[in-house]
Parts: sequence; structure tokens; C-alpha cells
Amino acid sequence: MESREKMLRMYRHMLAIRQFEHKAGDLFTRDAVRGSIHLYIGQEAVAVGVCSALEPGDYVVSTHRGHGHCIAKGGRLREMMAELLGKATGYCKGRGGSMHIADFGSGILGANGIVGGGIAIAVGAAFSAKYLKNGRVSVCFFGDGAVNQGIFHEALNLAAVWKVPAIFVCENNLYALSTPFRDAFAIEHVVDRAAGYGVPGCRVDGNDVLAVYEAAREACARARGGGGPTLIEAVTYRMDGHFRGDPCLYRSKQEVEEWAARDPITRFRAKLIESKVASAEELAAIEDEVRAEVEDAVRFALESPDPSPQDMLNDIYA
Ligand SMILES: Cc1ncc(C[n+]2csc(CCOP(=O)(O)OP(=O)(O)O)c2C)c(N)n1
Ligand SMILES: [Mg+2]
Repeated sequence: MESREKMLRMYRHMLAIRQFEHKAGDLFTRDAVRGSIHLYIGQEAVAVGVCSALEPGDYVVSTHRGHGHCIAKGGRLREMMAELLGKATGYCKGRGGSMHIADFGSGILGANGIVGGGIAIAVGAAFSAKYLKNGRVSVCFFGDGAVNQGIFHEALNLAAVWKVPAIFVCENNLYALSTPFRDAFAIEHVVDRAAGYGVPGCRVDGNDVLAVYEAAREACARARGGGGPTLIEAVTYRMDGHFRGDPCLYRSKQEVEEWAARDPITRFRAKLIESKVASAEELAAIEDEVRAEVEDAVRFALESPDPSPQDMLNDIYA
């Protein structure tokens, strides 16, 4: 069993993601968000389980559904929220928005609007760790949709041949936009592809934060020990639409309800209480703290200035 402190940190991070996403969704509805957002609600256990196995210097590469990865790796809520609102105080000075948040100081190499666009970047980061012998690992998060992009094949093959310390985390949430997994794959599971690259693979319940954490810990130990990459398939479900405002006509009410009953936060909360790691009162206190942090981030973002037109041509390579 993990330490109490570690488990409570996991709970705190999962809640922070959930509450951040609810606020981001509200602000989007009020037209305060610049550009599109894809919410991570329902998948929190994947980002938190994986990032809890990482060291601060390790790298993560994220996707269009990236807020959770960023928060789990130590991204600051204020700068994230400000970036969604296109403010000068955001991580990218308001120029990137949701799908380009990066924070190199925390090892967050960036979200990606291109499906599969991060996979090769993660292999490059893993190569640098091997070359510099700095003991870091590089984690790439991507969806089931990215697995059928050519870059997945090239990047996994290269990572396996070079034996770089990369961890490929496929968040199989059963849909790529409106396309069900079953219509896009002739194999049973994403993890079946691992054998084709000669890398170990494992399939975990992506709504069980401790199961994800264990799988990531094993993959990290292998990567740091020179054993090369691992492919993890974390099976999960997005509770919201593909994007904010998606009517979700492609999935049944029954399916959505079945997955709602497997809510990763509700499950972890029950487990913490049942195994006497924390009382309901202690968890409620954490919930209040997280709510205050998220509200502070929203306030900070709303009160922040817009970028100045005078700065428009800064940071541009030409
Ligand atoms: C190369 C590319 N093709 C298509 C799109 C449009 N698009 C954005 S997200 C998405 C679905 C991605 O599904 P998945 O990888 O399973 O991630 P999920 O949205 O389920 O988290 C598509 C088709 C894109 N952004 N990039
Ligand atoms: Mg998907």
C-alpha cells in the first residue's frame, strides 16, 4: 500500500482536474474561453496514476485533451486558466490556448492539437535522456484515435530499436470523436500492438488510479533500468462530449450511465474511506481547499490583462 500522503496527493490532483474542468466548461459556455476545449472529466485516474510514478525532471507530452496531464505533472492552475482565457499571464502569454499549453520547468513539453502529434516528440525527449544519461523518462499520452496514425508505428518502432526510456500511455476512452473503437480496430485491444514492436505491454483499468500507478511504476523502473519502452493501455471513458457542446448522439444513455457508476474519483474516495486512509471529513477538507484553489485561478485569469498588440511580433521566428 502506498503512503497515506501519496494517496491523498493523488486524490487532491484528481479533484483539481475535475473542478478545473468544470470551471473551464462554465467559462466556455459564457464565451470567456478563446478557441476550443476538450474536457478530461472521467479520465482523471490515468493522468494522476501515471504522473504519481514520475519524478519532477521527467517529461510528459500531451494531447488536445491535455489539462489533466498538465495538472497531474505539476502545472499551475492560474497560468493554465489564464491561457484558456487568452490572457497575457497564461503559460503561453495567451497565444496558445488549451491545445498548446507547455511548461518546460515542470517537464510538460506541450499539448498537441494534432492527433498523434506528440508521440515522436516524446521519443525525441526519451532519446535525449538516454544520450545525456540523466535518468529521466519520457511519457507520451495519446488517445485510441492516435494509434491508427502512421506516426504511432514509426515512433514506437524507433523507441524500441533505440531502447529509449519512453512510456506510451494510450487512453482508450472507446471513441475517437464519434468513431467507436470497434469500428476502427480489427484487433481486440490496443495493447495487442505491443508485440509487433517487441515492447512489453499491459492493459489496466484506467478508472482505478492505483492500478494505473502500479503499471506506470513498473514501466518507469524498466525505462530507468535500461529496459526500454512500455506500452500501457488504460481503458477509460470521457464523461463529457468530445468537445464542449458535442450532443454525443453516437453513444447510448445506458453506456454513459454504466461508466458514470465507475467514476474514478467516487471510487477512489470510497476506497480511501473504506481502507481507513482518511475520514470523510478529511476528504471534505481537501475538497474545500481544491475548490478555493480553482476559484483563485479563475479570479486570477479573469482579472488578468489581455496581451498587448505591441507584443504581437515577439517570440516569433522569421
Ligand atoms: C491528424 C488529425 N486528424 C484529425 C484531427 C481532428 N480530431 C481532433 S481530436 C480527434 C479524435 C481523437 O480521438 P482520440 O485520439 O481517441 O482522443 P480522444 O478525443 O478520445 O481523447 C480528431 C479526429 C486532428 N486534430 N488531427
Ligand atoms: Mg479516444
